[in-house]
Amino acid sequence: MASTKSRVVDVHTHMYPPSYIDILRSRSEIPVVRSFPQAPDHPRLVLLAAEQPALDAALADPTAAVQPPGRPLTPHYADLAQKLHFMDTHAIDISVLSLANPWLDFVAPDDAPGLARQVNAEFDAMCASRPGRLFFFAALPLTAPAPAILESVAHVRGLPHCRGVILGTSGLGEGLDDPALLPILRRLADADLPVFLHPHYGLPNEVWGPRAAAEYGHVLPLALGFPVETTVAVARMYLAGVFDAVPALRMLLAHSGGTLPFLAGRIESCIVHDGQLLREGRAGKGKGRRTIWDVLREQVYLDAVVYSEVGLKAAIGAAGGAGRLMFGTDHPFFPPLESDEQGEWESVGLNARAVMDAVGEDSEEARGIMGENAVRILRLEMD
Ligand code: 5CU
Repeated sequence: MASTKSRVVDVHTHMYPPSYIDILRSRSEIPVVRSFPQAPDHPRLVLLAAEQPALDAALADPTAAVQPPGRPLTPHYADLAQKLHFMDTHAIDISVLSLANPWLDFVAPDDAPGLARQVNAEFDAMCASRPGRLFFFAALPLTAPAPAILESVAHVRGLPHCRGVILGTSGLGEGLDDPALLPILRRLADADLPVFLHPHYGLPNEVWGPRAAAEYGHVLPLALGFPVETTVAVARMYLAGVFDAVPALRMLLAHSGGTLPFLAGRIESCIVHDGQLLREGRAGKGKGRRTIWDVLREQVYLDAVVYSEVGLKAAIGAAGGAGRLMFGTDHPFFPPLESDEQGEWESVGLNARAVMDAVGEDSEEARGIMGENAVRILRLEMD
């Protein structure tokens, strides 16, 4: 952890409030919480489409000696005291909480506005109970009609601890390049609420091949599916002109922008060499066209959840400097499997180490990435 007196801020840290867990318990399809005889210690949280084969196998024969699907639903997911313990263990001064995936994406349109109001109020109350230590990114009822979503934006804008919203990549159902989403993105930008963009859907299971479900655990969907999903979502927004249409929009991209820092050059080159885009006047040099690099440096922040110096250096380069990077942990995901969960988490140490290795242990940049950037960008001083 940072050997500095500056504040350490975790901008990528999730929770499921107890009322949300109750909804997952009442469900029979993913996302679902269920107990399995093969794993008596904790109920299991089954979230990802890639976990469907394991869920099917466990349900087909509850006595079979199969690996149960999902991950153990430990108190880390829903218990505020546990979140504070985790923060204290890792010398994290401030956490910007967010509902974990898949947010309210699966909720029926009629139920979504009420549930959003309840969940966001619960987050604000949690934050109020620990003054100065907790803020949150709100969840929006994206399955509801647009007026209800706009009403939700107005609601969260008024919550004292809300500092933005967390969005998945599906938008209103057709992705973030959907013109129907523009009024909502404009309202968020006008309300000075950055969008924390987080993946959930990954890539189709077929991509992982026939052996993945039984042999490769969650590695492929999490290590590759998530970052590629984020990359595609932002590339689509860029190609659709969303960043130009909403110049005040600010986005914080999870996992250091997926693979964008590495692929932005290729995306830009493919644009410049695309005949259709050139004919339509969308690829030419000059003429005021902002490149994807411009957008990354003007409208995008990246978290520092990339687990390696190499990735983090690329992220800093793509974002145009360390001042646009913000530390995160992804708690409660990626707990240590071979040591006590109440102690230090290796996943956190990897991300903190990457910062120190990339920019130098006692540097101004390290203090910025570890916390001071988030304090500045997300206005984390309480009045
Ligand atoms: O382990 C996982 O499935 C996840 C997840 O679902 N969401 C996340 O943010 N990190 C890991």
